Amino acid sequence: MALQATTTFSIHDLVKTNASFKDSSLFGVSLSDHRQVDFSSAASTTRSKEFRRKVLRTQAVATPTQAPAVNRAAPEGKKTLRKGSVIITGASSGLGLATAKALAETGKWHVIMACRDFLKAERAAKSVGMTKENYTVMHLDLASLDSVRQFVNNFKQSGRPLDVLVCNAAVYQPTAKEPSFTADGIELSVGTNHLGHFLLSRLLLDDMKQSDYPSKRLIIVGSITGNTNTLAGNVPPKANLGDMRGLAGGLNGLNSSTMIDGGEFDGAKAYKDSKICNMLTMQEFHRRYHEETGITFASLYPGCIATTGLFREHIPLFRLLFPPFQKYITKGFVSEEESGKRLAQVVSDPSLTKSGVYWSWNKDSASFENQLSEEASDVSKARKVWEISEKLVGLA
Ligand code: NDP
Ligand code: PMR
Repeated sequence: MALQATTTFSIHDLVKTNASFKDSSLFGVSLSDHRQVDFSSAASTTRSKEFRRKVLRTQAVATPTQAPAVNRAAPEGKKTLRKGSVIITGASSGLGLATAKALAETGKWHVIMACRDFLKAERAAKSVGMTKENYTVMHLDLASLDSVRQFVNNFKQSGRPLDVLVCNAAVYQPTAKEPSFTADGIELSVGTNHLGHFLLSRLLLDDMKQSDYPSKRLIIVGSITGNTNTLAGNVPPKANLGDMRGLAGGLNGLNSSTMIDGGEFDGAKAYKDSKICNMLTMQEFHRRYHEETGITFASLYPGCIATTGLFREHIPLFRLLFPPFQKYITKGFVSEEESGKRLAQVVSDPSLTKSGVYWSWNKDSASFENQLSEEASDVSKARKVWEISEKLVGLA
């Protein structure tokens, strides 16, 4: 019944409603431990070490769970009994929250929910039944490079190990007529989704290197819409980094364009471009650091989670029709719960340790290594994104 009811609207109907915002037609085709760690005094290295020892000892006793399978990164015979420690950015809703829940309820993970709205994150964790020994909320605003640095300092002072980092948070501004900017004056979508995460991962890489966990992973959430080798990736505006003159100019809208390719601002394109940067960054990390560190670098397309807050700035009609469109027409829809299980697999499944992979799932929800588009797998573009980004975030 539901299927019949929802399939009665046509693509034409979906697109007709398009007039009310920008060129973007409705569906884009131009049819025309919950405990707060005490950071009040500068924690000395000795204190951190002590804290770490205590935590590890307590957790090893409290959770005599089986350690995940040992992969090539772990010296033979070395198994840890402690919980894994995973940071998830943007864990206050959608995919991030569902992943946090899926990992927390195994009892094998402590989730650090790195969120810009502390209270929202706390409420979200409670609303999905996460118990306080399985998570900690820490403040992180990816739209501020200072906040990223502060978060990293706070995390380091907490003395927790870092086994897995999930770069998940994102903003999407499909209806914006004008660009908005991060605290550092960088166009918001690329600034948050790519540059904030780029700095975060670079600053936390050493912590991951030091982890003794059997499988260490850095995961950056990508998307089908940044991949022009798919139907979804061909819905205009298409992702395209061009020669990156805008990125090189700092995306500030003053002496440079706010778009990576130097073009006119387009919020939907800026998001898709940021996703290409995410996928290129994962591969560049892999090339630069996998051999040396044994860390698994991965990206993924979790499926179309059409109900999340990502579409909060879209027009109401889009938000109403997008889920049934994805469910019954493209059949690309996945629930938040299912997407959370998928990302949780990339975090912890012993069979998903291959590095440099962009994971996707088929209709039976089985994972497979997917093919990235030409641009999203371009080695020289990846290097260029890396080098320009280093300058923009103050690492070079
Ligand atoms: P949501 O909007 O539900 O989640 C995004 C999260 O990012 C929120 O928790 C949000 O925080 C957080 N966030 C936004 N800006 C910042 C910031 N400046 N600092 C810290 N956190 C921030 O969307 P989804 O769950 O759908 O998106 C999660 C990921 O999945 C994104 O990377 C997206 O690109 C990707 N994705 C989503 C798809 C989908 O169909 N939904 C498909 C493919 C990929 P707050 O709660 O405070 O707003
Ligand atoms: Mg798309 C196979 C078909 C497919 C899939 C899997 C997606 C996923 N989309 C598909 C097809 C189409 N979409 C078609 C044919 C259209 C034109 C009618 C269409 C339109 C469309 C719009 C306007 N789709 C969208 C939008 C958005 O605003 C979403 C977006 O691009 O956000 C950046 C979106 C998405 N479609 C998807 C997925 C996963 C999205 C969400 C976003 C993301 O990449 O994070």
